Amino acid sequence: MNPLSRRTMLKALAATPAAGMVAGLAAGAGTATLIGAPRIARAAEFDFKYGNNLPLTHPLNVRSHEAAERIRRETNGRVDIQIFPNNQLGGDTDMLSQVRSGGITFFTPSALVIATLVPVAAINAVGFAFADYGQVWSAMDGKLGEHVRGAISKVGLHAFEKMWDNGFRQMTSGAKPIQTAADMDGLKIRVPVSPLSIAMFKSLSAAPASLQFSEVYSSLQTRIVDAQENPLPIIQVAKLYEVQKYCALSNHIWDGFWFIANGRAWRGLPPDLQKIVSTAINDAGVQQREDIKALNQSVQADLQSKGLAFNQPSPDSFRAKLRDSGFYGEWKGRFGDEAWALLEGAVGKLA
Ligand code: X2X
Repeated sequence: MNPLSRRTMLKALAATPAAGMVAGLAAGAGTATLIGAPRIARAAEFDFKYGNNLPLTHPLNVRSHEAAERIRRETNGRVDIQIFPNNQLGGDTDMLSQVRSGGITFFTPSALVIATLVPVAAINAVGFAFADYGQVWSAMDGKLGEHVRGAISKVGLHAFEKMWDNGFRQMTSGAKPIQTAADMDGLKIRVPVSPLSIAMFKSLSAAPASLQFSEVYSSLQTRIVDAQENPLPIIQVAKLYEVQKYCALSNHIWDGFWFIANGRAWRGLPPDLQKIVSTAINDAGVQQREDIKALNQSVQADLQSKGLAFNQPSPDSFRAKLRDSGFYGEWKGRFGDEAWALLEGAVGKLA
């Protein structure tokens, strides 16, 4: 029996007078079928799947693996989270629909990606909004993050309090370096499946193409696109330096991952277990931020040694182009005055 149907059955049994007895039998049957299983002696009471889009070596996977171990230990095996990294369960769009339906319990979409469902979630990705991590974490751990989590809960998903770091996004290209906004003209650049990314790169006169992360390497390799944009740790773990020559340290977007859970599965977890899971996931998120911070110190040198040529464009021409094209005005309207005021409260007036 798969974990989901077993859980559903246990829940149904719990409503009947003989629940305890029959549930005991059901658990016993689980033990018998799993004898000899390598990791755990019996099926956990709550078997959860967590899917993500990043390679195993990314700090997001390292820390979520530790969180899953801690949760197993502190719940005495009652909660078991199995991790499916690297798009094993499909790309971002697939995982987003699976976490909504309950096919998977956890997913870590980037703010850009969950914004296809919860538009205000893209607010942290407004071009050139955040100057540094001080501004980022005080906004996302404060009122702006709270506002976004409220919107996420309205679509039936639970978002854990601590956002995980993706990083400041940088642009890489194959044919020529990107020095000013003029170099964006007609550039075929891959962006995540996200309306804000498309709008922003169109405002810069580029020719953006929305592709799931699972398709980035091959689309660069086969030159369907010439460029892409991602934080340096992603460029490193996904080996994008093998298919790109130049990297412009543009810092054009700060991006993070929301650790989200299917609402029904989350509410089905008793409060004591919810607390253990929340604490472990939020703690792991805070550690993951530190990992990215440490990586940011060393990753550029590593990528340089692998052949990527870096330059540091001034943000001025990019900002001016976004402003003149009406990008900020339009997105202020789309996010609404309340969210925009929270963003400006954290970063100062935008355009
Ligand atoms: O798809 C991307 O570019 C990535 C990995 O940064 C996100 O998840 C948005």
